[in-house]
Amino acid sequence: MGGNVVKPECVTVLGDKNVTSGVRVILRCEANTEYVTATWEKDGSKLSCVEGKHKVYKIGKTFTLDILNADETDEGKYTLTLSNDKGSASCSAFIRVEIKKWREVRWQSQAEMLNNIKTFNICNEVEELHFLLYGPVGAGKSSTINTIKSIFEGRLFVNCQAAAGSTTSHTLSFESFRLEDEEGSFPFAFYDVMGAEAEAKAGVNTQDIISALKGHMKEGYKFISNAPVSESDLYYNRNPSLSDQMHCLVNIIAADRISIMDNESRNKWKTIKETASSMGIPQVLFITHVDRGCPLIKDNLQNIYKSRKIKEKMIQCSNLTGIPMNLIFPVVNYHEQTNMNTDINCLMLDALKIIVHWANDYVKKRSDNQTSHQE
Ligand SMILES: Nc1nc2c(ncn2[C@@H]2O[C@H](COP(=O)(O)OP(=O)(O)OP(=O)(O)O)[C@@H](O)[C@H]2O)c(=O)[nH]1
Ligand SMILES: [Mg+2]
Repeated sequence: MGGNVVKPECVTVLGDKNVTSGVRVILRCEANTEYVTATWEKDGSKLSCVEGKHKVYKIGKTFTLDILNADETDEGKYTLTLSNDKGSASCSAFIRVEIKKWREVRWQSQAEMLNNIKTFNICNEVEELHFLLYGPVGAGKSSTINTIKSIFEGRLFVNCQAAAGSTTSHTLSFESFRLEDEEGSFPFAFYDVMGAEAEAKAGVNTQDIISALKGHMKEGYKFISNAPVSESDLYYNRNPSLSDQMHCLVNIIAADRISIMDNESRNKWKTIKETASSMGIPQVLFITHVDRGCPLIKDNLQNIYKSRKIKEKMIQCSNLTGIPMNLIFPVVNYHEQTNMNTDINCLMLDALKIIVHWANDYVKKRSDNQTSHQE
């Protein structure tokens, strides 16, 4: 070697790769010298090469990692470090392995899906179906309503205040949002509430959510964190009917907040879930902000059900809340866009068509039960 030893440098670097499972993945880097020791790492630990799976080799100044039959376990950040007496150089790349698509969204059928919901005949027992959105501060409750209204009305809707980066709730009162277009209105009302917070006396009061579920809370009520709505309040409905209560609870959580949810927030969630369950109200979970932190989705939202990261988030949510996977929907809300986006719309419509049916089934079941009790 002698005088040929120079400080290593990467002449070409490793490139990120999005691959489907089963393919062969090759990571290659060209160095300025062949007189180096090469070390491969995966996610910060030395790569443990598996016979028949990994091949690591060097030809002249070119260093290669060859992965055969890539699968989910191969996803991660790969780093090549080249070192010798004069120093070291390294470069990294991320290999993302798409899993087999496991849920279908009709990406090409926006008009049909929207029309099906717009023309959906709700049962006669109520005039409209009520959806209550609940979740932590900044989860995207107001933005979800904005997104749904935008889809129905064909233009971006921003009246329902959505806040950026605040730690206390931007939404302060109990408000409903209805859907209409130039042809008329639709029998669905979405109720926005103050966000939940971890501390016992901060954010929306858990008893207020229970009151809202049961139909005791009237629109316009201004939330007070440390005191739930009282029976003597002007905004308290003492004798709510099926038409006043909620028919579906839509829990909202941001994808990047799931793993950091504290015990106090979980307990609040549990209390609300138990109330909704005891009333038989359908409960679903929307995971928002899925566009953040997953390049596979950022590049193309249609990859959502091919993303391992999203599936993991959904499983994590299911374990956390006890809500089964088929009631969990990752969605993206309008947040930075200035134009309508068909993929955002289709993903939301796919969830909406399901919750509209469930809310309607719930009302039918409740009124059937009432009728049979009266007989
Ligand atoms: N990237 C991204 N941003 C989102 C998404 N949904 C909401 N946001 C942003 O997140 C922030 C909070 O959203 P809001 O809709 O105000 O959340 P909220 O749950 O109503 O919050 P509070 O009313 O304060 O409890 C806003 O800046 C939104 O633009 C999403 O799906 N993706
Ligand atoms: Mg809000």
